[in-house]
Amino acid sequence: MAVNLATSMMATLLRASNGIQSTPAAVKPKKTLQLYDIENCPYCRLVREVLTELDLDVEIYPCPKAGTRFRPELVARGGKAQFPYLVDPNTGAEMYESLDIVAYLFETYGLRELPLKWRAGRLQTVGSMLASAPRAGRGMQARPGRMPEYLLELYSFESSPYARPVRELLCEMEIPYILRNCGRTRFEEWVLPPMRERLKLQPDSDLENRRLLQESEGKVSIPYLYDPNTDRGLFESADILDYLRENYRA
Ligand SMILES: N[C@@H](CCC(=O)N[C@@H](CS)C(=O)NCC(=O)O)C(=O)O
Repeated sequence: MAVNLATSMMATLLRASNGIQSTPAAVKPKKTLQLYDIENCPYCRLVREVLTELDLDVEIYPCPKAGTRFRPELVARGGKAQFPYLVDPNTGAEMYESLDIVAYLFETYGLRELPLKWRAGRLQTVGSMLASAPRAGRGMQARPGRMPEYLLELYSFESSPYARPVRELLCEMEIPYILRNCGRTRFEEWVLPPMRERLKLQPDSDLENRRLLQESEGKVSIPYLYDPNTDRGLFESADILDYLRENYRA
């Protein structure tokens, strides 16, 4: 787990400030967006970063290499196996190409100009490729996993080094889930949860998902997995990984 976390931290550092801070979208989609995604794909990461930055939730349909669950579905739908692929059930829009998806999200939901860093999209792609390197071998290749009846829910923000291994395993096991974004908007949110508890800091977040977690679980710590199939909720990435391996082994 220590090596796992160290390389995840490296990926986080390589993406600098991307996929951490949120400035919520002006408009929230009524129906949840859907993304055909590979966790360690550098192009998919860019889309997930923007989803964190705009504070938009998304249903993730994992399509690791050699995956058989959602890959054929996407080929039937879009015509080819290329990731990411966004489906917006609110507007009927469906598209390939990470930078087109980024522009679409800012235009449709952000209602603001594409930030400068995203206008230099090609640079972001190169940076994201570098961040994929330390995680090589993870979140890319399918391994046996059971299909849940209801989508799992993961409270996460893109660049969290602790949430990444959970998303990787969900991807490898082809387990679909709702990614509930929990970016940071306040200074106190940078203080890690155990220290926050000691200092009795309870950030009054601007974000709905963080507020929800605080109200229902009494604290905000990322990642948090809720499984509606078993009505179990878990904090701690190591516990979540064990839970997924035990409960969704095929
Ligand atoms: N220009 C595309 C490139 C997408 C791309 O090449 N994605 C790779 C995954 S990293 C892919 O779909 N590979 C085919 C596969 O995994 O079967 C974009 O920005 O979205």
